[in-house]
Amino acid sequence: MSNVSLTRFLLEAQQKGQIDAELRLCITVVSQACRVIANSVNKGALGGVLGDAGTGNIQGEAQKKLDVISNEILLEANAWGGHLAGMASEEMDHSIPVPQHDDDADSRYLLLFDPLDGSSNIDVNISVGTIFSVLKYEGDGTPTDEDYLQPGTKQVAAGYCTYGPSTTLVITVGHGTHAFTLDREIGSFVLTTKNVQIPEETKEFAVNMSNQRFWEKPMQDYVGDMLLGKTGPREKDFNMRWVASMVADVHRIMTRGGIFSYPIDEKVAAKGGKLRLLYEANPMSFLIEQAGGAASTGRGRMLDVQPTGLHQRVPVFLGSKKEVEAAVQYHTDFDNQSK
Ligand code: P6P
Repeated sequence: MSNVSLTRFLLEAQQKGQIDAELRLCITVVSQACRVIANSVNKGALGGVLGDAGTGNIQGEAQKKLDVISNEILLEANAWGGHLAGMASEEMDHSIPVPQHDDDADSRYLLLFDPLDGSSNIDVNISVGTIFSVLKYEGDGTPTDEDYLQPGTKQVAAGYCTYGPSTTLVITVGHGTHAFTLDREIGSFVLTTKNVQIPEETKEFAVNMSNQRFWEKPMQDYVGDMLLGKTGPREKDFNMRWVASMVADVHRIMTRGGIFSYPIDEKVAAKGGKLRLLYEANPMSFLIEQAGGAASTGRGRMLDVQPTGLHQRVPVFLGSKKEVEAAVQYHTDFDNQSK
C-alpha cells in the first residue's frame, strides 16, 4: 500500500462527499495540534512539562501542566479557521464560542475534546492521549452549552491520538475507522490501518479491579464468572489489562479486541459514573461501532444517550461486540429479576 497521508485520505473523503471542506479543515487542524502535543509529551522531564499545574478543573481533578498546555494548543489551533462555531473541553467549565468572520463558510462545527486523557500517567511515562468529537452546529449566532447536548449518533467525526511508543491517530467520519501513524521524519500522519475491524469475541477484559467491592451485583457477577475461567459458565480463561489511560486501553482493543469497562460503583454513582459522555464515551463509542464493535452504558446503546450536561458522566462498556452483549445481558437479567 503506497503511503497515503492523512491529507490525501481526507481530500478523498471530501471528493466522495463524506465530509465537506470545513470538516476536513477541522480534522486536519486537530491532527496538527496533536503533533504539537506529541512533541511536548515526548520531551518528558527534559521539557519542564511534567508534574502538577497547581490548578484544578471542573471535574475536581488536579491539573497536570500538560493538561493545561494541551488544552491551550487545541484552543489556539482551532480559533482562526472559521470552521468552528465553538469548542468545549474537559478542562473548561463551559464551552467557548469561536468568533465568526464575514467570509466564514455556512457549515460550522462544534469541537469537543479531552486534551490529554490519562494525564495521571504522564509522570510515569505511560501512554496518554487526546480524544475529540465533532458535532454540527445547527443554530445561528453564538452557540451555548446547550448546543453541545446532542446524542452521540449526531457526531460527524471523532478520533483519538495516542502518545506512546508511536504517535497514532485513529479517526472516523462515519465511514469506517482508520488508523494513521506519525512519520516523524516527514512530519505527517500516514495511513497504517484502513477499516479497523475489532474481533467479535475476546478473552481480554480491562477494568479497575480495585473497585470490585463497590460494583453493582450484575457487574460483580459478570467479572466473577470471567475469573472462574474454563471451570465457570464462560468456559474459557480470560486475561486482564488495565492501563488507567482510556486511549491506551481502547487502542489495544482496536488492535486485538477486548472489552473496556468503567461501570457504576458506589464511589461515583452520585455523579453518574467516572468517564465523561460528550468527550470520552461518545467519541470512543463512535470509533468502536465504526470498527464493528459495540458500546453500551450497560443498559442501552451509548450513542443513543440524550446528554443533560456538558460534563455528564456515564458507565461505559465498549469493545468486542459479543463480549459487550454478554456484559449487557448480566445487567438485563439482573434488572428483570429485580422487577
Ligand atoms: P482509575 C483517566 O483519568 C481516565 O479518565 C481514563 O483515561 C481511565 O480509563 C480512567 O480515568 C482510569 O480511572 O480509577 O483507574 O484511575
